[in-house]
Amino acid sequence: MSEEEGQLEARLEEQEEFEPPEGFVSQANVTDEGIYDEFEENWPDCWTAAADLLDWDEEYDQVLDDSNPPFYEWFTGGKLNVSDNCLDRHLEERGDEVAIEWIGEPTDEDNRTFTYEELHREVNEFAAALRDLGVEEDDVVTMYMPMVPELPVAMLACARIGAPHSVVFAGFSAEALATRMNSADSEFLVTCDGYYRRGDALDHFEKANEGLDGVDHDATTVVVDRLGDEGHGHDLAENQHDYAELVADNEGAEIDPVERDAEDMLFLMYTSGTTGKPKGVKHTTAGYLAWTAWTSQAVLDIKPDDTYWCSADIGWITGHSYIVYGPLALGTTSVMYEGTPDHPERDRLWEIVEEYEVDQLYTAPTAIRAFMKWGKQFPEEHDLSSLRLLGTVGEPINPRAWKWYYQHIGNEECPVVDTWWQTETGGMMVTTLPGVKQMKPGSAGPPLPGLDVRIVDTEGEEVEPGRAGYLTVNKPWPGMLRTLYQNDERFVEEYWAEYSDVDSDDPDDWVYFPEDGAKIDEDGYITVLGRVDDVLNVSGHRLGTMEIESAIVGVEGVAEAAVVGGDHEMKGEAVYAYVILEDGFDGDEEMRSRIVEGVEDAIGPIARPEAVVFTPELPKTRSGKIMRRLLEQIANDEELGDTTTLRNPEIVKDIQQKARSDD
Ligand code: 6R9
Repeated sequence: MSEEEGQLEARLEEQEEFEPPEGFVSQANVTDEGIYDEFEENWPDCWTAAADLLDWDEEYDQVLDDSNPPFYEWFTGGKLNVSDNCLDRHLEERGDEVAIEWIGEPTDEDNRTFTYEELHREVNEFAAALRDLGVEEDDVVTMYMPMVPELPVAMLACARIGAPHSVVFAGFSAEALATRMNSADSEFLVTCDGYYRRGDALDHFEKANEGLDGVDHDATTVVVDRLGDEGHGHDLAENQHDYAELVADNEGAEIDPVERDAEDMLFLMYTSGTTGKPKGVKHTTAGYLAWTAWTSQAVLDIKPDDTYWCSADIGWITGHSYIVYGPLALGTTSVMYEGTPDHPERDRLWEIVEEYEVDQLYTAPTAIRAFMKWGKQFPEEHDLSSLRLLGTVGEPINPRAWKWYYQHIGNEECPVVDTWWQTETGGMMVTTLPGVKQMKPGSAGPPLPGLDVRIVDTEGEEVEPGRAGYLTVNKPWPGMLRTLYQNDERFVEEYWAEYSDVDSDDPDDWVYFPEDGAKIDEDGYITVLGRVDDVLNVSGHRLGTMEIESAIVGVEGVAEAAVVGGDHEMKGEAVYAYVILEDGFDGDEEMRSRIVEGVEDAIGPIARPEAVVFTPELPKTRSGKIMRRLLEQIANDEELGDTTTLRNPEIVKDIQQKARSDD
């Protein structure tokens, strides 16, 4: 590191607040701070601002119907179609502009570009094919697909004919697919022969078929041929159809977009809760699309001429909201990449940013930590000057990773939006407006305008700034989930019962609880501490595992850390730290004491780790979240629960042995 670079690093390390970069502000979609007061004063009518981003077949009568909390309804009486809003209305002005830029994993394969015109055509043809197969309005169509362009085509085709979709992440097991299809009574499946992952042509269809064996009814299936000659040569059964043939049979078909009620279901998304059974989160047509479009414009600063890239998988809510619906509603170019960031080399993302001149990049802290571990030489090989804004989502980001992203990817010229939200919220909730607010690394920011987010104690009383509490949302918002599919009771129980007077008809008595811990500072900035079950209680003091992790990651040589609570006779719970080191550092006694010191310095002796276990990897779910439950079981030397949903199950035994030998 040169002296100059060293000074820069040292300065950034100290800096706690960052002003929005001037070059960004001068062109930002939202620059008036007055929006916060204005929305508060005009609530709920302020949300006409979001509804105005859409084309309506019939105007709505009422912005919010809150007569039956917590079953809120938005833009009632309005009629519209989501595929019309994401496609047809752009044709006249932007028909030749790129809607989806698809990039496969193999570098010698051509990318596939869909202009709005081309995407519109294929969506119409596939919508016609779905109708031929017997799909009717309100039938749930399941999609079990990797990152192929036919996935957004299928989603929009469903939206066109008013059939809700339920996308199941391709990395989930066959059993997970069957459970979700059965739970949604879904009789249609769109899937794929396979896809590339780090150079291997994976067989996906076999897994899909295995899943179908567990489905209660004989599901009509459509299969996309992704691998061509490298496919695994499966035959199609009688009720299984080749996607390309269906589309060819319907060449030139035009399907009128079905007029949907604002509150009609757009899709279901299954998400895991604390109990075993996944929850079918229901999102509706108008509120969801208005929310994703508005946040895409206000937070991601998307403009029609941008090339915007969210590197999530469409199998998760982030991909639904911010690869497909929000960006396409705004008529921009959305990049879709099939592979992983380290294939064929660790500079793949930067190569894509350079080649396609990407304007915004929206990714996850887990990826940023990997980039950091690999080193800045990979982004440095590429010209990233097209980037204007950076975003992160999915878990808390520690200040060190935030600053690395800001400096080495954004060249200190791009705002970083740390966006807190959930499958259930439909879109972003807590984050800075990048053209308006200062950024504080490690803190997501204030709630978006028009949202009433409070940090409370177990009694529901607001806590002092700086104290840990529970994040609650005290007013409804258009993008919110409407219920859990066919289970209103569990909906109330899971999200509302904790802080609401459930017998009341007064919306003021209803509070949404997302099950995250958080704290707020004097400026109203919210730092999300993680799921409530991740908050430790050490000697009666509440400690966010994230705060400790952040302290550990702040130690030189540490790439990533996970902290869980282990049972402790004296303290109730004790801190267990699992640590990944950067290449070139040793997990020796010296390192261990530096970590302990780092934690003591950052938080206090109370957070001192009981054990520090060095490991090459952490057990992660396929969506990249650390499986803390397993780490807790290891800390407590208990029987390990189910590890089959992990991305890297083999690592668990390894960590267990290390933990035992350290005792
Ligand atoms: C969009 C998404 C939701 C949970 C959420 C919280 C965590 C998401 C975060 C964040 C801190 C952020 N989370 N974004 N925590 N800072 N910026 O990830 O949805 O998969 O449903 O997960 O993720 O704990 O409750 P989902």
